Amino acid sequence: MTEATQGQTEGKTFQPRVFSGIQPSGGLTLGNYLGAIRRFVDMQNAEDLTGVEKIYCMVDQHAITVWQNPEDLRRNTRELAAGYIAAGLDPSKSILFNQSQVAEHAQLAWIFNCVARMGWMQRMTQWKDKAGKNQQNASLGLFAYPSLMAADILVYHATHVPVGEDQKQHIELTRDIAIKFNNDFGVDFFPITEPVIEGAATRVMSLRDGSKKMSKSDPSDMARINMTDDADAIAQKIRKARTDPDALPSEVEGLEGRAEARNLVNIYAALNDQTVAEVLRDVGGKQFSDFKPMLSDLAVAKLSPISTEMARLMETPDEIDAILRKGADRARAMAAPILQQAYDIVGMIR
Ligand code: AQP
Repeated sequence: MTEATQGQTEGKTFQPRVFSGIQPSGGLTLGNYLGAIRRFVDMQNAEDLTGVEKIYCMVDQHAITVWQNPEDLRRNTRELAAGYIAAGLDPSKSILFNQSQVAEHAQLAWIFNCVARMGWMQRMTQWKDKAGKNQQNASLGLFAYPSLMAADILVYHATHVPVGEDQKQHIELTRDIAIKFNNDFGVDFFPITEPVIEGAATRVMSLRDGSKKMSKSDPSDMARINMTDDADAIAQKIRKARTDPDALPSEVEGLEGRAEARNLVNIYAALNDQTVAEVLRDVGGKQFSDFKPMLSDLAVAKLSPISTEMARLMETPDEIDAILRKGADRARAMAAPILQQAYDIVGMIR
């Protein structure tokens, strides 16, 4: 993190702090893993971020902006926590908790609901995609989702947010909310947050349609690889993944206009810690009938230790809950004074 990117406003430089979250709105996908969790782990372990707090949340209040069966929500929250830990997040190094345990998120979100404008929310791609043609019937929470997300980040004065490409627009809105709050009240209080969008798979696409992102809530299970899929399921989904009839190119430019081919190569590159160009140097000229088994083997080798560890952790849900409660206590200790200062700035008596 350079000095220039430490969340600074015009007059103030903020201490770097990392925040991100994932919704327990279903099982974790390969998209969540490559686009988000791997980055969380990288940032946790980065030497130049030693001493920087890393706060990783299970955003259950975001999840309920669309209907969640209560039992599924509980299970998915624990499974997400297990996924974080199995992928390499260490509760002694990163703060792990579920959002609803720290009421300050929702409290700051109310202030932001009064700062943000309706027009800003209406422009959000996620709102348009998820509400679809039936906006009148979507929840008010779904509409206000980006305002709560801004509060998740800014209640910690977080400066850096590792996310997949799809969340870039929400981070830009977080910046707009911080700027407007600072301007409205004539303060330099909230930092201007930077998205951290890195790696070969910042946007993993559906295995069935290269124009749609891989998503937990896609009605087709064949469209995604779940972190809990076994080797047979992974192999079957990759075998059936949509592709075109041509061989793989040797140069990156050869993937132009070939969304499905690009997606599989991106996934391979990300899983193998290579660039797309390096992968194509090795596999250029191969048919998908040869490349798909290579990808399956790699995916199974990388994912099965994580899914095995997730299953082990899920056998002791009480231990997961204890980790989340402890994380929530640490998170609250950071969020509470920032919320109180925001209340003072707004003019609320306490
Ligand atoms: N396909 C993806 N490729 C790369 N990154 C992705 N992320 C999600 N899908 C992909 C990243 O994962 C983090 C958590 O996302 P989220 O659960 O908060 O919400 P989402 O982006 O809406 O994820 P899903 O899987 O599509 O959930 P549903 O189906 O419930 O909406 C974010 O950093 C996101 O960028």
